Amino acid sequence: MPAEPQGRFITLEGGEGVGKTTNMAFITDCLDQAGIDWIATREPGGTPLAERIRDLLLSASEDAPSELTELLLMFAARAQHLEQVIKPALARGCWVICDRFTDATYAYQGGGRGQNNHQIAQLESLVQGDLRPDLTLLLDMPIENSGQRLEQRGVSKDRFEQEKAAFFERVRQAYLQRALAYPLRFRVINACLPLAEVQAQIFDHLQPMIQAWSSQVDS
Ligand code: T5A
Repeated sequence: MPAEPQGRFITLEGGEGVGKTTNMAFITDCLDQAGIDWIATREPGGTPLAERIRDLLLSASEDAPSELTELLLMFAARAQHLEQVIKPALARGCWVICDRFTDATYAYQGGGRGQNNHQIAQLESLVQGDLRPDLTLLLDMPIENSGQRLEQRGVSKDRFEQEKAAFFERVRQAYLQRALAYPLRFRVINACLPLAEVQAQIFDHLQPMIQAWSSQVDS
């Protein structure tokens, strides 16, 4: 019997409140219908230790991490997540759907905070080696619209959500630049559209990957 192929790694990216969590459930439904084994996870987080690091990063306390500490904590959480969850799942042929990954570091710590992209790339190589997502769905919307969605949700804001509009504009532009730099991996989706239309676009991007996988498994 042929060995199961390596799973696929899909990441969802975008600014605050653009619909990543909402669309994660849609993607996993599509995979269920195709009979594909999957796990859904998130960053920062995804393991007990990485979730504790997430709490440190997102909580708005007076003892906030410095910009370098924030960058290193993102990659510390990622290292744990990769070793304990992502790599083992991919190795057993499971698809991994992750709410944010390293593109978020380039967008938030690079674009938002102004950390050096070359240093981020060095940490990326150290922590991930050659591992990169197979597909990145970037949910893009103007920051005024995402700000409105967050306000409507009415929950208290975490440390990142308390940043100013200029920060989120830099984050958005950094994401769009990455999508331009990696066109084979990125798909940019207009997240302002009604949910059904957003999900129709996601389906169109997902379907070729599902079909390629299914024919590989069947052969
Ligand atoms: N971070 C993370 C870094 O700085 N560096 C890193 O390397 C990483 C990995 C994590 C924070 O960490 C930072 C970035 C973040 O600030 P998070 O919880 O992952 O935080 O990020 P958030 O964006 O804050 O997550 P949210 O859950 O707030 O937003 P989502 O998941 O994008 O949005 P969602 O699905 O909850 O939707 C928001 C609302 O919009 C509605 C939903 O029903 C919901 O009410 N909605 C729509 N309404 C109308 N039309 C549509 N098309 C809609 N889609 C969703």
